[in-house]
Amino acid sequence: MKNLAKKIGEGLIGLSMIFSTSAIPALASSHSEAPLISMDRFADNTDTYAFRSVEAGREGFVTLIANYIPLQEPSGGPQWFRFDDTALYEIRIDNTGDGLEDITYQFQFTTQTVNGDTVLGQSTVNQDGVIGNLTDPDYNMPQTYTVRRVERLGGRRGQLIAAGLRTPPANIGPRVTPNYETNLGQPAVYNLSNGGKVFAGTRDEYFYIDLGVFDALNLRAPLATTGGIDSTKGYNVSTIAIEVPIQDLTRGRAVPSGPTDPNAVVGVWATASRRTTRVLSGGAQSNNGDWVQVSRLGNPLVNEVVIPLRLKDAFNGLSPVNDAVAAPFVLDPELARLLNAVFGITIPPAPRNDLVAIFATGIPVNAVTGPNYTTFLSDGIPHEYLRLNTAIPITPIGSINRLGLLGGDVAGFPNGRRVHDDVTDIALRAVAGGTPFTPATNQAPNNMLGDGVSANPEGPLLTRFPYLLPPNQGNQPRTSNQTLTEGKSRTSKLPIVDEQGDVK
Ligand SMILES: [Ca+2]
Ligand SMILES: [Ca+2]
Ligand SMILES: [Ca+2]
Repeated sequence: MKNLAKKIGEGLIGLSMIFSTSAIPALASSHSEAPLISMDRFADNTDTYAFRSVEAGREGFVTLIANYIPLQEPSGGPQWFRFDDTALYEIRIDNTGDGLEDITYQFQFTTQTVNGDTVLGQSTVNQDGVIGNLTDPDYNMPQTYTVRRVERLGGRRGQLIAAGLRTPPANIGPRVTPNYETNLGQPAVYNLSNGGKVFAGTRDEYFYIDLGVFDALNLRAPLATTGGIDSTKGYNVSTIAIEVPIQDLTRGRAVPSGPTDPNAVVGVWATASRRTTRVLSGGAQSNNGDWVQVSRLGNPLVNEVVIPLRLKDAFNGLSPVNDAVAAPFVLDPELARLLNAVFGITIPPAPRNDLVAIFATGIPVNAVTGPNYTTFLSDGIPHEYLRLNTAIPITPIGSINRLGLLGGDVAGFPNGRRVHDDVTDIALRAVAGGTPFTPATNQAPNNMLGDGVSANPEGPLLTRFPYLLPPNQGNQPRTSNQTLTEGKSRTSKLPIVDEQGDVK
């Protein structure tokens, strides 16, 4: 598939100008969006976030978060979910606007086994059976990791900035992992020598969305802030989070003087790569050869709702430098036509320059957002990734608006992406033309669309790095078994499923 994309890319080399009048809409996230990666979940990017740190006193830092391994059932033992020792996880930063990464943070994992004679896995009774800290011998399969910083002009191996760091075990239950966050979660946040922090481990899936949207946009509450069902409720995800000083990311390695400083904006995306060759033998495997990118994520849901099925795998292998290959497929975004068909609303006509700006070229200085919002040093070719203006002041946690820019909060999406941002609602409205950039359609219902889920049911984010909540505990009723109890206490609108499995 990579060759196919390459071929298409070569054939379309002159199409970048056409692409500048096309559209890359996005809806939400990226959980198993393409055929190949849906069968390779341990390398599957689910969400990427980039924002100035909102923890008190950390305004001088940027937090980068890459989530992987979707929809983890918390009770999935005795192995649970670890990062894949055979994969290379990366967060990439372009600070020159050419679609090529200038700085890459690389994460590689190694799993040890304390006691191979137990029938259990990640935990067992080597001592008292309680995992009380990260080096407790009852943590039977601890995973350590290295962090490298690679600069494009600084040598292929880059600089080792941390090694031997431990990931916490799964949140197994009150007997094995009591006081999880105090004993295991927070101690797995490590300080880096540049003043930043790093964490890798399982967290609550904060990304809330009613995935019923894939039932032909069958939204339960398309114009309300409640009434949807969070499909990721109770599930976990594997998080890599790193916090670095602003000047570690910008071109020229300086804190930008203000939002219009030409070096203020950085492009951010995350990837996973595998070795080209896997050799299986009875009960063993070896992985060799060059790294090849198998997963990619910048803006949420681009591959999910923009890229045609036959090219979804290829897109996961592409670098943003080659994004012109997507040109012919996004001139008239299918999702916008679907919104028109399903809701009968008027949508802006193609070509959608508004969406190009939001997702592929950056938003220029304009009356709505003020100075140099996410415009970037640019080579004139669209590159799809998050664009973070590192000089836009943070919005304090208590004042954050989940709708980001659309809610009047210019520090949020599409300026980078905070974990707080309700990108499903934002993107639905953007694709429907319900934004100030398309005044003719910036009206109800276009600018009211959403999935009816406006908050994470597990609770608000932490006010400190890594922001995402501790993982849901394994020794709890399965998510699907909670519905009846909750239905009584929440709302009469909760669906009742008949004997055919259909919602009445
Ligand atoms: Ca670059
Ligand atoms: Ca959640
Ligand atoms: Ca929502």
